[in-house]
Amino acid sequence: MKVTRTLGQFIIEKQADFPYAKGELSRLLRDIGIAAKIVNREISKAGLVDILGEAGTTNVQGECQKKLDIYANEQFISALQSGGECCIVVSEENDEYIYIDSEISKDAKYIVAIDPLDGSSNIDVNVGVGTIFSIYRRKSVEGKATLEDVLQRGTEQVAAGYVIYGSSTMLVYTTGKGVNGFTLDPSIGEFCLSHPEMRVPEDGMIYSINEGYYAHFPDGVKKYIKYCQVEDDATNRPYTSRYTGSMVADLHRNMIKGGIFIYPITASAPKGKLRLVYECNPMAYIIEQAGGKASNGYQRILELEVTDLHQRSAIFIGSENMVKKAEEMMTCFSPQVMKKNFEGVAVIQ
Ligand code: AHM
Ligand code: MG
Repeated sequence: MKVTRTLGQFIIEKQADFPYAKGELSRLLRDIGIAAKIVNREISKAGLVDILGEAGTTNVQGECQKKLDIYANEQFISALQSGGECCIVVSEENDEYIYIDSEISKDAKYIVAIDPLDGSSNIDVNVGVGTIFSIYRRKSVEGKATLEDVLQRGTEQVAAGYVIYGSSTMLVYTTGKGVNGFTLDPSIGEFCLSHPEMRVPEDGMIYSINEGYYAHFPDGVKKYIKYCQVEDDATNRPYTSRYTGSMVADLHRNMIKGGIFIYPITASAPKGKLRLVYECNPMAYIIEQAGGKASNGYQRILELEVTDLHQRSAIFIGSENMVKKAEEMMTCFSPQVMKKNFEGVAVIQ
């Protein structure tokens, strides 16, 4: 039988890559892995709500059922609180950041930004959902960590990852030395190394975008979609289109098969829909570490200035050559982004 390494073993092994590491980041990653397993257990029961009770009602055991996104948020925050390595959590579910004020966390150096359950509307229809996380080291050296510590550019991330709760559950993460993927083996309850040193193909043949909003896209995006649909033997076009409504699922597929995921600005979301701190930046870090590219159409995502916890951004992410092509279209056909189409909206930030 082939022997593989568990996530726990792998994290400890990799600590040697950072000679001065004291194991704090390793413990933080381990805590996130444990919370992911707990969340996975609940998600796998989601189809049983008719039997166990709807969210917000009391189930047959007399327990109150929670919406899964709230449940996931509580599990990750609680794991980070009890782990002692994290001083601030930023979550999609909380307007303000959460300062962890406890004895065991008094020397904690890390800040974690998290989208506990991305694509949660897909839960009702049994389509894959995900968790996205990003880890920063606090900048200040003493006293309470503050908002200044949180508002760091994506280039400052020390680790990032996602969990995909799909046909099998996987945890994929990077600490800046490549990307590795672990599949949960339910029989032993451990994430096992299944996708070592993941690389996103340089070219791809899949584009992922919500084409229902076509009329509201910038001209550059419209041109890129048309480019994907035109026949051309030399570049294997037309490409195929896949969009699940779960960014983690769409990006994970493109990561393995090659492709581009786009959520541009639209008329109703003039700054984009997805959040920079806990959706775009961690995914951009992972994709770049796997050899891909992530842009807002003009600029590298990881270099964007962060001014707000819940700031939004447009995103073009995936295979390097596909993202480059999309950027080219944006520069040619949406220079200074369609100020004429979306009056008064300053899009390049
Ligand atoms: P959420 O964080 O509220 O779940 O929203 C994020 C999700 C992404 O996973 C997905 O790609 C996108 O929203 C889908 O949005 P739309 O339905 O507008 O295409
Ligand atoms: Mg989300």
